[in-house]
Amino acid sequence: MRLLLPLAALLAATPLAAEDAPGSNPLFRDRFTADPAPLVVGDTLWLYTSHDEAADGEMFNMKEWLVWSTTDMRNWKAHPPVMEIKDFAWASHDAWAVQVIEKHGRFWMYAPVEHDQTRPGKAIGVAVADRPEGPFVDAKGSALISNDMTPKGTHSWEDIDPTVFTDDDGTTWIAWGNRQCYIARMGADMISIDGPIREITPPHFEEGPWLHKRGDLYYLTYASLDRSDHENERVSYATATSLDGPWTYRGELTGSGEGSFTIHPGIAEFKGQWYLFLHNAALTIGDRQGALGRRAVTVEHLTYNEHGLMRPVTQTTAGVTAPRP
Ligand code: FUB
Repeated sequence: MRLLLPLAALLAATPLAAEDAPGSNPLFRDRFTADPAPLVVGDTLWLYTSHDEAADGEMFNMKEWLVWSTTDMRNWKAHPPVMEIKDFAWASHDAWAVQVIEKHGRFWMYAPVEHDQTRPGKAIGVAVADRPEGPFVDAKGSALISNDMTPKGTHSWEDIDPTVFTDDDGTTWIAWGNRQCYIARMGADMISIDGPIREITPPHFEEGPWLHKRGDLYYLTYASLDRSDHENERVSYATATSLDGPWTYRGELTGSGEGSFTIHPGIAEFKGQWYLFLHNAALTIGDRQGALGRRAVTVEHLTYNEHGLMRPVTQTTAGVTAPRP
């Protein structure tokens, strides 16, 4: 006997392929996204990303920053772009990898951009909003960090990829860099540097530092590249018992993102579980295939061993829809 079911019932009975399950990788499939930066506010995880719009043969074309939110790590809501490059009047292009933190009841976004010709090279701006979804406005009217502030650097794009972290004593720190990694204490106003800029470059550091703390241990996680061994960035990390160092290199956390030269870690604890956000270049939208400037954000479970070291992470399609290892 042939059973005739209404279409809705049939669809409900059809199990989703792993790659289509809500929360599987890549997280967002209608746009190319990169450089994930999570921020937990109450029961919501906000994820700030870059927006890749590169044409064929173009390296990067990034004009704005996006934000997404979730309360369950499965279903994500898209929000309007939080800010555009033109909102920093002194910047010319390259809306690269941001991080947002909450302090004094406001939300502070640290953003790498290309400075205009008055201070050539990459620079880091700071914007502020009253809500995590923005809109963000330039909080300083000039760069917080510019290329002339790091004169020992080897190239003009070293001042990128800020990571901001508030320690238990309330002091906020900013680290950033490309090939050189720097750290400095933030002023209480969140729009100034208060103290010396120190170089803390760990082994094979390329870019994308991310600072976090768990228990008494500080973690500096970053995109690494050992040019004598591989061609695409991986993720490595170091730990310290003080932000003054010394930092102990702990090796690779994960390999390269599929099809991608770059990779970029973002780490958060949310509802008692830890997550590692990354990007790869495995997404295709229409006739646009993943590429250096067309990436896609992903997320994986993150776990620690009994010594507080992060266990190696395998990048998967199922992502956090798979059981926690
Ligand atoms: O997305 C532009 C740049 O590529 C970022 O600033 C780096 O971290 C790398 O992902």
